[in-house]
Amino acid sequence: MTQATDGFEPSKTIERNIGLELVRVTEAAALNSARYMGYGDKIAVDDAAVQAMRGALEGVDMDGIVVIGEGEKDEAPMLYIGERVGNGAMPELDVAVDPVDGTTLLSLGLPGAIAVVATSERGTMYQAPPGVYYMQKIAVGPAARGVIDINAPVAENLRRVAQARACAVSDIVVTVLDRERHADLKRDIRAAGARIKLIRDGDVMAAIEAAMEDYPGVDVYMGIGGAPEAVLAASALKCLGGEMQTKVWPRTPAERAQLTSAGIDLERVFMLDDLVSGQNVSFAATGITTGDMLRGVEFVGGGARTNSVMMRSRSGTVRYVTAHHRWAQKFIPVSEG
Ligand code: VTB
Repeated sequence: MTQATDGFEPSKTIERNIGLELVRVTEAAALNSARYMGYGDKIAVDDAAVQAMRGALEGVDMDGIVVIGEGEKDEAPMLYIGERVGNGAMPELDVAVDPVDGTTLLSLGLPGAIAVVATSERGTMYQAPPGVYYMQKIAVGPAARGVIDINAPVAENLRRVAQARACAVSDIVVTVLDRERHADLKRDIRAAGARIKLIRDGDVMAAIEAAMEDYPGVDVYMGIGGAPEAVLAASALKCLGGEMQTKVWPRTPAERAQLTSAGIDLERVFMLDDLVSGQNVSFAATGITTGDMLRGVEFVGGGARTNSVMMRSRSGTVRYVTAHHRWAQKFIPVSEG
């Protein structure tokens, strides 16, 4: 018996959701790297995550090219920019990875480290030109879409976000990376009357938390963070219906001169679609150390539990996946390069 539901066509074949496979990829990275939590070794956590993520990606039905990865080929043995990943089957995709966002957090056993992967149609993810490491960012959820302007003063943005959310500026919480470069930003946020959540690392999740309506803890993410993390966060925000704007941010006057002479427009505002223009974007993240939104890997007798979030832009579906892994029946495919 078929049941008629508004807008639902029972005869249509259900579309593949690659995000379900991407969750297995981020789970593998999380499970393998969580073993090294608290050893103070950033290289070890990253290597463990990269090897497992690379191994798990091999089984995904796609012809993927790493667009956001571990670096250039000569400096990264695996998941380097330009590497082909997946088993070569259709579709052709751009792949953005951050095997551990928050290697310092994980190496110290601090909250908030995650494993992240996003995919989008081939050629639709922004690839920062050489020398571009940082971006100034502002991110909000669907309720405040269309009201932010990265070039407007901080107080003006907060006033508009508050208005869009029908609340007072003093109700707003802004997440900011705890860095000296944010001294003025923190001052401006406080002067406007909003409140601040400082984080040590991990601004992909910071942008997601700001954009998630079922995560009411924070409303805005602002500040300067990594350029690769901007593309990963943008992938998630496309699925969530949020908004993000970024600009290339040179660290020093020398870097500014260098970027300008390389023809990079430092005034260009990157909207969400400039960072990820695809129409079928998928995103998955697994908690490694317990953060505000995702619990980390918990090793239990004979196995482990993981918590992940996955989303897809076409349907807007957001899934939380709690997985129970049993070592007796499972292995983590690890790529040796
Ligand atoms: C952020 C954050 C990362 O780097 O993008 C940040 O998401 C960039 O700033 O987790 P810093 O270079 O000052 O750290 C991390 O904190 C680490 O990669």
